[in-house]
Amino acid sequence: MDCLFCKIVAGDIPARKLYEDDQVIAFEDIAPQAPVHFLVIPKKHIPTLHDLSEKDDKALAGHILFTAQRLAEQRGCAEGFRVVMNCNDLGGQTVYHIHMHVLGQRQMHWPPG
Ligand code: IU
Repeated sequence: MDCLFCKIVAGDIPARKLYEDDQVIAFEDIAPQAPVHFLVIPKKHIPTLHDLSEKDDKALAGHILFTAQRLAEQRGCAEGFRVVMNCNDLGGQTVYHIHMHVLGQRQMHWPPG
């Protein structure tokens, strides 16, 4: 499969991993937009948020969120941080394997660009 994040899951492309279990991997974003910027991804290939199944993926979605929460706290972001999931081109998605961005250690602004 020609998916960059599946290649990171398989270990074919190196990544600075922060956490891994049987369902998810978290790794440093290659182009950080904040002093803390990592991604939490499912090992299962799910291209976009539209493809996340309420029936099959509910526990996985929760696990992604709670992994982000725990790692954000471990990275010193308890005071505040941002999570982002971009969906499709209009939403700013560039890698079509769902991922939760976690950004922290700087002041965030609204609206996002
Ligand atoms: P987006 O939400 O699909 O736009 O985010 C993709 C992110 O994946 C983006 O922040 C990239 O810097 C990041 N990334 C990465 O960490 N490692 C890679 O090999 C590639 C993209 I390609």
